[in-house]
Amino acid sequence: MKLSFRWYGSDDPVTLNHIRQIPNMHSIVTAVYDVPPGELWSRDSIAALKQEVESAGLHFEVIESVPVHEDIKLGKPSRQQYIENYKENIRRLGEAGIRCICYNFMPVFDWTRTQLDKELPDGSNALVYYKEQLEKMDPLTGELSLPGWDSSYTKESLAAVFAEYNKITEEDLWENLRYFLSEIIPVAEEADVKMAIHPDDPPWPIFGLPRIITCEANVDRFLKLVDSPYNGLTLCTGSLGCTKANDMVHLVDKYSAMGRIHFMHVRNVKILDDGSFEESAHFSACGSLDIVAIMKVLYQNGFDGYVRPDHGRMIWGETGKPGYGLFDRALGASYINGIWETLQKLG
Ligand SMILES: [Mn+2]
Repeated sequence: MKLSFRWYGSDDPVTLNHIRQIPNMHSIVTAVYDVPPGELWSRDSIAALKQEVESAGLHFEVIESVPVHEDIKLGKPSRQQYIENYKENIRRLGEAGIRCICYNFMPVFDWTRTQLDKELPDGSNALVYYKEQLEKMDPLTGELSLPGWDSSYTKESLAAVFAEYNKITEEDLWENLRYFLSEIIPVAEEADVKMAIHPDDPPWPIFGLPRIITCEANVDRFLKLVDSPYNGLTLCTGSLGCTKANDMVHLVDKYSAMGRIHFMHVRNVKILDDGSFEESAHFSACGSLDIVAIMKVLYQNGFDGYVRPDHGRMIWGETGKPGYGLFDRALGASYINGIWETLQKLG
């Protein structure tokens, strides 16, 4: 395993110097953030990012994310130019030493939570998804400010993109994903960059928009769309794992044994009785996932890809980007290190 940490660039209150002080830290997971989805990333921006990360003594090998333009997901005729740009970004990132690109194929909304600062019994704050809060949200009324979702959509443009998704079925979304992969995976193979799709978070339809990377049958289908090791997964335990329908130990075991997991997001979630969930500390007993069992199957399958602690709570008075503070993610990293070292030494 190569331990990594997400960093949002020079505006991130968590600095590279903070991150380098976490034991066993290998690489930084970041992106060029000032380019709209679908556009080219300049070689200069990529080189500057690489230089900044490497001068802090860390590796620059993972990008999260190169966003996929909505026209690609919608299968519009205009998609081809965005796909050509995507291919060129893969080539440029490969030349700069990037070996893994995380992306997702969720329509309109990325990860969805209903509250970002829920106070847990221990006084920490966490991101939560409460079904009753979600039912009161309507993205089309304009009242919605979806926590954590910073988008350039106006009310009108959001209504327009919803109308476009109304015209496509889940099968259309699958076909649009298949087409995208058939175009980019040969480029990824040539550039030696492993593509790693992030599952839908949460793994069910939101606001009537389809979601397809949600469960074992669909991940199986996804991997077969283009059956190449370069068409792989970011296995996010907290995303697929926020429903009991997904057995995370089984899924991590199965897909790591197949060599199709390139990037692990390790995070714990507490599933509530009504299907809502709260993000929790990484420690297994704090949530519904057995993190030791997950790390153990990775170890047994000889996993040598990237692992990062995913969202953390806000603890010790820290303020900052929800889910992406320093302290709880550093605790998560140390917990992962402890499990891994134990597995190595005790086999
Ligand atoms: Mn994740």
